[in-house]
Amino acid sequence: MESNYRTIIAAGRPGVGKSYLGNFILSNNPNSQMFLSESNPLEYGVTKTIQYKKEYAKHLNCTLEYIDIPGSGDPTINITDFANDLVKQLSSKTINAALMLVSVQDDRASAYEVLTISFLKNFFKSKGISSKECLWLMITRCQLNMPNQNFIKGKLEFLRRTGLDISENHVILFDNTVDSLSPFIKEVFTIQQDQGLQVEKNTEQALQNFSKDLKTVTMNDPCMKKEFEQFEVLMRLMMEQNDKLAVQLGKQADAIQALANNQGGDSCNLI
Ligand SMILES: Nc1nc2c(ncn2[C@@H]2O[C@H](COP(=O)(O)OP(=O)(O)OP(=O)(O)O)[C@@H](O)[C@H]2O)c(=O)[nH]1
Ligand SMILES: [Mg+2]
Repeated sequence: MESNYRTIIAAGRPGVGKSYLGNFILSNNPNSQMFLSESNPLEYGVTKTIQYKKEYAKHLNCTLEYIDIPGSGDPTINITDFANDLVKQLSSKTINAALMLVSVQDDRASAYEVLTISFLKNFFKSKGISSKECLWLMITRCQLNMPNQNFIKGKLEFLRRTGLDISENHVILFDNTVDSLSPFIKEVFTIQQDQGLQVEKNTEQALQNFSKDLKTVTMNDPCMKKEFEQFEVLMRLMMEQNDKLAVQLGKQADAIQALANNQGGDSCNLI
């Protein structure tokens, strides 16, 4: 197996296309099922465990390792177990590119996005280079319609405000073609193999910071007002599965519900 390869991780809400993208990147066939991918899953999310595979991707003329993870906000995932699993499975790896996936149809800022941002921000730390050099925004399903500049600007602005600084030239408009990925892959290879992101080994700390971020965003971001209800339901579901998170969040869900009842808020549309 080729030793000159780069490692990519994908994060995002359930169903955004993480596994589908992995299949496309490694095999040029989004339906190859190297990573299990489903359009109408019976369960909430399809990928339930961390999976990674390394392949020579002929269509991209390089060897790549792709890490596929469960969707952020899948309430059936126990976050403490997941955090421990991240360390167990990935702590020896250097991740050269971390993708935050959103679909071109996700024109509203959502609770899922906040969870993905907080995850990428707190469960990884940079090694050798700045995080900004490894972070990418990937917009999926662009073959349906290309996002306009306002959509892209709005997303980047929301990500920045919520704690993830992604540069304008790190936006990939994935439209199911090799051409839409090639410039990104080329740039990933300009990063040294041993530079990028590493899993934060202190899971306790990562979890604490993760829940602290959720509190801050839901309390302070005016754009999240409309999302309070959605957040409240999600958090309750997650807290049922996660004793530790429940303790750390305290009475957060109640506070959010109270806020949602009191504040109408402006529309949260990004565009
Ligand atoms: N045409 C097209 N369909 C996509 C794309 N991304 C995802 N899909 C569709 O969406 C379905 C769900 O995608 P998955 O890759 O399973 O989503 P996921 O992010 O891995 O979801 P979880 O594992 O549940 O977190 C796929 O089966 C495809 O039908 C895309 O870029 N283009
Ligand atoms: Mg998946």
